[in-house]
Amino acid sequence: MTTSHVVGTAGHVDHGKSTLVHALTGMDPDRLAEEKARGLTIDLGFAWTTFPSGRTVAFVDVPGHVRFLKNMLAGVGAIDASIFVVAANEGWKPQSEEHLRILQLLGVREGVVALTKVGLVDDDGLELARAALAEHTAGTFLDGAEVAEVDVPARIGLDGVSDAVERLLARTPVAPDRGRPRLWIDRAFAAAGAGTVVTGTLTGGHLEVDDELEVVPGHRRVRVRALQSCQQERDRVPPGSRVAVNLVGVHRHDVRRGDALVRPGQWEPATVVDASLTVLAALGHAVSRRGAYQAHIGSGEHPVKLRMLAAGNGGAESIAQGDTGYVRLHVPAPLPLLPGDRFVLRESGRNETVGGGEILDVAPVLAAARARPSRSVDRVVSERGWIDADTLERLTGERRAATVDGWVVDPDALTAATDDLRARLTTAGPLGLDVASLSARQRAVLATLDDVVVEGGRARPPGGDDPLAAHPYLAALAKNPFAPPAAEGVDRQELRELVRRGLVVERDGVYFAPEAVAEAGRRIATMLASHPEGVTVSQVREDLATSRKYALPLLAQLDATGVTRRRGDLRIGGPRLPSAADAAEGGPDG
Ligand SMILES: Nc1nc2c(ncn2[C@@H]2O[C@H](COP(=O)(O)OP(=O)(O)O)[C@@H](O)[C@H]2O)c(=O)[nH]1
Ligand SMILES: [Mg+2]
Repeated sequence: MTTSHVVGTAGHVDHGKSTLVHALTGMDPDRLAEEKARGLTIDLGFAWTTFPSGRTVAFVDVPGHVRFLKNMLAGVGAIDASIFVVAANEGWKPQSEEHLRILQLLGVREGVVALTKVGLVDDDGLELARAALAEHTAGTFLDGAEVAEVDVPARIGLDGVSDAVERLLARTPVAPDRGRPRLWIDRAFAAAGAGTVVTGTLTGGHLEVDDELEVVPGHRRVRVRALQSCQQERDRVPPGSRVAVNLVGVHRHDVRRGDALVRPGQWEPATVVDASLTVLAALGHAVSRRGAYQAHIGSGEHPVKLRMLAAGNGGAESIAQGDTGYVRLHVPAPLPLLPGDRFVLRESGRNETVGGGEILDVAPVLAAARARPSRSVDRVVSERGWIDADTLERLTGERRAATVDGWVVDPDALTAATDDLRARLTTAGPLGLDVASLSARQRAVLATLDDVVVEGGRARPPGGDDPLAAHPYLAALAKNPFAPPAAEGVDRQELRELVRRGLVVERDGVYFAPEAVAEAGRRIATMLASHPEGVTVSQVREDLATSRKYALPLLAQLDATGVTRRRGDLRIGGPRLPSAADAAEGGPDG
């Protein structure tokens, strides 16, 4: 299979981004009539090509004009790499700087620079442009990146820029498949005869025709009717692709740019997240909670409330320009987010990009004054003590083996729970602990204590013998197996527990030792060996040297357990009648 990548353009308006994409793919990314009329990219454009090596690349062509920066942000949230365009004749411009900062904040790691319009400058001009480029990209992901010098109308350097993009694809890792697809929607429209179509850059996993998915926010269930990638019908599309998804179950007006298409149940809907925030060094001021902030996450733009976290900010209520601190973001609608997701923060009052960062916790439990967000999965566990493995995976994207019975437990929390349970066992008294009265967590811990005996729904402390095994009533029953004493004077709860544990057998209000019932069965088996036609109640009563008062319930018990069976006035053998040999062996003389 060919590998596929999604590459975003970036750079100041009119520096030649769309022209370059056209030259590389043969497709005009400016698709709107207004864009064609004005020669200006307004919204995202898409174009693709397959190189002779078999590598497929889809370009997301972004507008460079500052007025359409929001559209730029919607396009670069999920790209694998960037082709960064600077015109040699104009040099570094405001949106060169802003786009570079945005890509840097979004964690883009791979890129090439296209130095365009080189036919419009002389050698000195070119030298100056190269030097300025090196200066402005220093310390960023484009520091030392390959620079392809090109002039499309003059047909200079076209092969060179194409080769540079191929080398970029060769070293850019393909988007990982984590079995957790997420498509941040950048366009939604109604296609004639097909219903709702959404497009986006797929990450995290495959999509397939007939997949049951949901649109978030809103958890609207949808089904994939058809898939296209680069205008090809597909049954299955891997991550790292541009994809158009024809959806059943949602009206075109109920899905919009910024929504996400995901599998149900895989994501914890996040409305409060803790994150790092790096404030741009070039910003003229510190960032505090005051301001009208917009967080650009995925393909969406969300008004957010900002709160400074004390940890890492030295307790300060602001983060100075050039610094990184921690913030808590309140998002108006739940989003499918994971630690590691990036965002860009803009302030709409001043219409400026203030910074951005990495989401570290999608469901913080600690108060802002105490939270110390990080990517650590152990932190998520220890802050909760107990968390079930499925929830932990939704919160962190990582699967951990359960410590006990589906729970991942912090070591300290497990020690505390174990100590508590042992203390309760020690003080539980002769009946032990009623397991049904324990919480699910306590039961899970109980199962890990291999020196604890659980019998009849009760747990006994380790070490000592079962105090009920030494119950005086058991001795009394054993002494007169076929004419057992009544249970008068025996504690009712203890008696119930003796029966539940099988230490005493109750039938029709008469209590027997289990050995007495077994012995009666063996004796009857022996009798039946010489009376195959069956035995009467009085024969049994005589053999056991007892009265009808005891013989009847004994036989009822043997009938109920399948040892004997009634046939008229006789008892014959049931399916569980001991064999004559067993009967002889287990008998009183055996
Ligand atoms: N001379 C010259 N003109 C170019 C070059 N690339 C683009 N242009 C022109 O510059 C203008 C803006 O190009 P466009 O691709 O729309 O820029 P974008 O805003 O970055 O997408 C158009 O008139 C192009 O024809 C180039 O390499 N050399
Ligand atoms: Mg353009």
